Amino acid sequence: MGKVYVIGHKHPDTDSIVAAIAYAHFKGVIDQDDDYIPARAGELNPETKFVLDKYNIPVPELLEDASGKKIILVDHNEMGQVVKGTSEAVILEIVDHHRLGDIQTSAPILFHAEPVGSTSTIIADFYFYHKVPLTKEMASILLAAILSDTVILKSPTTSEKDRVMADKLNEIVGVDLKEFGMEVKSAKSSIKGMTANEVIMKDFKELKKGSTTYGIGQIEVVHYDEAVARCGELMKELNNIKEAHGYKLAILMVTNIIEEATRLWFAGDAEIIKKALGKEPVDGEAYLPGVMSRKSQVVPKIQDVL
Ligand SMILES: [Mn+2]
Repeated sequence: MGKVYVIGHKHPDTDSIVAAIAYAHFKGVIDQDDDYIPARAGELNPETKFVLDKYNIPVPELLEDASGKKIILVDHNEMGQVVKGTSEAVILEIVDHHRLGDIQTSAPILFHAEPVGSTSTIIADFYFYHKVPLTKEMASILLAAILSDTVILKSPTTSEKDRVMADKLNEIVGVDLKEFGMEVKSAKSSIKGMTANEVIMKDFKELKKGSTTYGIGQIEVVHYDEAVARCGELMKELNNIKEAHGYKLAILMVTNIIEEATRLWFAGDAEIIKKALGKEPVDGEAYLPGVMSRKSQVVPKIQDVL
């Protein structure tokens, strides 16, 4: 009886962790000769913690070094994302929903990739197809992972199969999908206990045009209340960041994933914001309905104006 670790990518998200747990269990049922152990390649984020806690599912063990071990990769297939030691490990299988990466193996392997919104979608399908029983807890975490990775079935990566699997899982779970999705997403989006600087820097990109630099942070929320309550403090910190780094602009995008809109707060030249985004800012804020993506909907427009 050999040990096989099922592991997701570094900086694990909910899909990566749940896929490891659910696939390890599935493999254990299908193949009783080996011992399939769910593992993780890093610390859990607050969303994943919330999901596992809620259903009393044990946190997968931390695998710090995979060298010499038998492993199955879920939710990734690029060397940049693997746990340390993977190049000295024996990769038995890969189950993923990302582009084809750069992993090489010395022996043939089972590689299952589909262009769907989450790895958990693929694994849920395995359970149904092979008629492996799903407990309510397992169905719940799979559903949570699908809703998390697809931003409640709204991200552009969402496929028909994600919807079908979410509905099938929900026959077992029995929740309002949108409400459950918001509950899951809000666990991660909470800014409680974070300093203004931590909120802005949580997901911050520094950008450049010629010699001009600027920075944009983004947080995803399911309602604006928490951020709005701290608006003054966040604006002040944007100004500090702008001064400290010599930025032309320091921006925080507060993106509401339910409303599909962004309240963009900034320190710097309001004219640039106005020209770029076609909105007259009021008190350091531009309200942008339909804007969710920093990369495709905000950065190119600012680059053009600078
Ligand atoms: Mn994923």
